[in-house]
Amino acid sequence: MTKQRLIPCALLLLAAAAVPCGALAGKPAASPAAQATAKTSAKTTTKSTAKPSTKKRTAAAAAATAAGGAAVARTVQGSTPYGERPEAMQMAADIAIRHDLPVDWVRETIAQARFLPQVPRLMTPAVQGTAKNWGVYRSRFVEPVRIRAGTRFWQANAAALARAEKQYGVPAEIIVGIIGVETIYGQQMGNFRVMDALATLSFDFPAAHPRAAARTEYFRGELEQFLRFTHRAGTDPFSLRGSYAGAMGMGQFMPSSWVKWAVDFDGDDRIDLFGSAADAIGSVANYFVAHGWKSGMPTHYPVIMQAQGADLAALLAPDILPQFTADEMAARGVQLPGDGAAHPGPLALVKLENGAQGQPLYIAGTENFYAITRYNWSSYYALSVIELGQEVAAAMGR
Ligand SMILES: [Ca+2]
Repeated sequence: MTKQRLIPCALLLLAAAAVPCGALAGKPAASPAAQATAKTSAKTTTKSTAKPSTKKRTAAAAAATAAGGAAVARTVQGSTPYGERPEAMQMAADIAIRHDLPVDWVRETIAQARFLPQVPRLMTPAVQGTAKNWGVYRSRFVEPVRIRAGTRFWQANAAALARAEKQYGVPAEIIVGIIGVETIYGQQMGNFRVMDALATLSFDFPAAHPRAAARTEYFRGELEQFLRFTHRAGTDPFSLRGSYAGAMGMGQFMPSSWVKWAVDFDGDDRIDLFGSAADAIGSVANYFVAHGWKSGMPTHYPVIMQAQGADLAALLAPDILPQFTADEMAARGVQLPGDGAAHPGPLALVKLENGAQGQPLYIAGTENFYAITRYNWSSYYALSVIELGQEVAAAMGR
């Protein structure tokens, strides 16, 4: 991730009016999310088989697109401007019609986007075989620099955090945890032009990725939302910067999430997730409510494995989806001491590996733990958010 700050003036034109209405999927992958997701599968390398002429490459691209999309990247990745890519220009026309946008503007904008050679590389799954390690993952996010920045952020935004807690029922420490893990409180919001990142991921997603077709479709949806909302807000799409996945602002919202869940929380009639901490705070809280956050419910409980062993196969089968009552977990050999035993809703047994040698950590995740994983689909991410928030709260004397 880049350490450069983006230019906040780029955002001044983003209007709150650019909001709601049904968009696309949530946000499976922003900053750390994108990495975590990408690392789950084996790495394969892409080898270009042939180097046909430009004309042939373009024809091949069109044919490959018709056949199913992702194969395009293999033959033409980065070598042909998007204005000369038939599938890109066809998509521009489709977007213009679907959202009543000027077709020339959409075409020109996509044509001006630049291929970012590092982006497909960043999306390529890492080598498999390295065991996941909660201790290592946690140490990246729950560390003194981030905790200190978190206390400053909390102090500077105490009123907005308290208001979000009251209005949405999402504890300040969860919001503080999210914004800290995502961007160290706005210090690392990404320095890629979002337009370039989304065009690259839409038209040159690495074909070797095991879910290339689905990811291509996802990023094309995000590109569509991005063009739509920047046009409506009168913002130059090339003025916005973000992660290599196209996530923006302090909470790293993807365009569809911005459209659906971002709110104006400082009352200036504009949504600015880059420059307004209050807008970022309200938007994160609103995102959680939309994804099932239950006010007052803990995120997780400690567990004790019964000495005679537990039916881990059954308990781990639903992964992080809460499906067992506390009694059902106990019947399968996993006890919840204290408050956990009386938890009224469904729970998930969550396993966090600690490398090949270490003992895994088990916890019982509630529906609120699951809600945090809707921000980024990883239990390691969710527990880091929770524990960073706890550490910041402790440093604040709360
Ligand atoms: Ca605002």
